[in-house]
Amino acid sequence: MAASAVYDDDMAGSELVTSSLPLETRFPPFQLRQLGGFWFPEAILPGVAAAHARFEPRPSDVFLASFPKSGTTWLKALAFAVIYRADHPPRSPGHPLRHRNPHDCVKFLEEPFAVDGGVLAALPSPRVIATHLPYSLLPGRVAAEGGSGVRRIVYICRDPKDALVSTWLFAKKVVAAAAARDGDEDGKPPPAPTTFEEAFELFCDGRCMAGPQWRHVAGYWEASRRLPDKVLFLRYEEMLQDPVGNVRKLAEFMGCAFSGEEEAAGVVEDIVELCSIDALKNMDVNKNGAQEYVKNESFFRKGVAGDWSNHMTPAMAERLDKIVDDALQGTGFTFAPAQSA
Ligand code: PAP
Repeated sequence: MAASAVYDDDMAGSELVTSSLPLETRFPPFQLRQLGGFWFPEAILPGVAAAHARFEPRPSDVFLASFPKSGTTWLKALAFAVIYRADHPPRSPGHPLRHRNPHDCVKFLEEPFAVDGGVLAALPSPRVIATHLPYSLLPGRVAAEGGSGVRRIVYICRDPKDALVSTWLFAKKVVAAAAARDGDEDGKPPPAPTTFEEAFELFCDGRCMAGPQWRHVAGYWEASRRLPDKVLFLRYEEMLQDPVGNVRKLAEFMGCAFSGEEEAAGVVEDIVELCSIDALKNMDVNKNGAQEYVKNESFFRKGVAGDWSNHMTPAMAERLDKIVDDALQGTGFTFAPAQSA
C-alpha cells in the first residue's frame, strides 16, 4: 500500500538511510529530516524504521495518533484511564496516573526501545500505543486497508495556530533543559531558541515536527471517513467543550462502553476529573518528575483553545488560516473556529 511504498523509497534494504533525507536545522534543538513528505526529528527515525520492520500489532491494540501539541498527553491519560478502569478505578489513590506521567503510561510506537527494546511487546493486551506518525507513514501492518485490516486508531486534532504556539513554547523548554543538562561540555554554545517569527515561517512551510500539520490532519480525517469503525477522529476544542461526551465516545470506540452502573456511579466524570489539566498538573510526579529530555511540567501549560491570539498578529493568523484552508480544499475538512483564550 501507499504508506509502505513511500517509506520503502527511502530505505535501503531494511535500514533507513537517514543521511540521504532532506535536512532542516532551523528549529533547535530538533534536527529534522523529511520522510514521505513529512518532517521528523532525526533521532526518532531508527524507531520509525524498527516499527515498520518489526512491530507486531495485536487485534486488540488501540493506537492514539496526533500531530504534536494537539492534546496527546490528555488523550493518553483518558484512553489509559478508560481502558484499564476495571484494574485501576479512577478514584483509587494508587491509580498509575497519580504516580506516573501519561507519557510513561502510554508509550510512542516510534520512540527508542519501543519496538527493538521490547517495551511494547512486554505490555499485556489490550495495549494502548501512541504515535505522531501521519496515517500514510504508519506501518503497513497497522494501517493495511484490506487484508488483516486497520487496527483501531483514535486521532486528535487541534487548531494549527494553537498547535504552533504550544510547539514553539515547548521547544524553548527543551532547548533550556538541554542547555542546563549539557552546559557547554562539548565546547559549543547551546543552540539559541527559534524566535516565534522564525517558527511561524517554518510552520507555514510545513517544516516542523510531523509537519505539514494540515496534511497530517487530512490523512487521518480521510481515513476516518472511509473507515469510521476503525478511525475515530476527535477535536481538542470539542473535547474541552464536552469532555464527558467525548470520553463516552472514546470508550464505545475502544470496545469498552460505560455500563449503566458505571454511569450512575459517576465513573465517566471521575475519569474526566482525574485527567483534567488541573488535576494532572498538580500531581507530584508532574510537578517534579521528568522525561529524559524535559521536565514533566512542560507538558501542562494552559490547555485552552485560542491562546494563539496572545502570540500571533491577526495578519499572521489570517495568513496561516489561508495556507491551511487552501491545502485542505477538496478534503471536506475544516478547522472549527477556535474560541478566545
Ligand atoms: P505532546 O505532543 O508533546 O505529547 P500534547 O500533549 O499533544 O504534547 O500537547 C500539549 C498541549 O496539551 C499543551 O497545550 P498548551 O501549550 O496550549 O497549553 C498542554 O497544556 C495541553 N494539555 C496537556 N494536558 C492536558 C489536559 N489534561 N487537558 C487539556 N489540555 C492539556
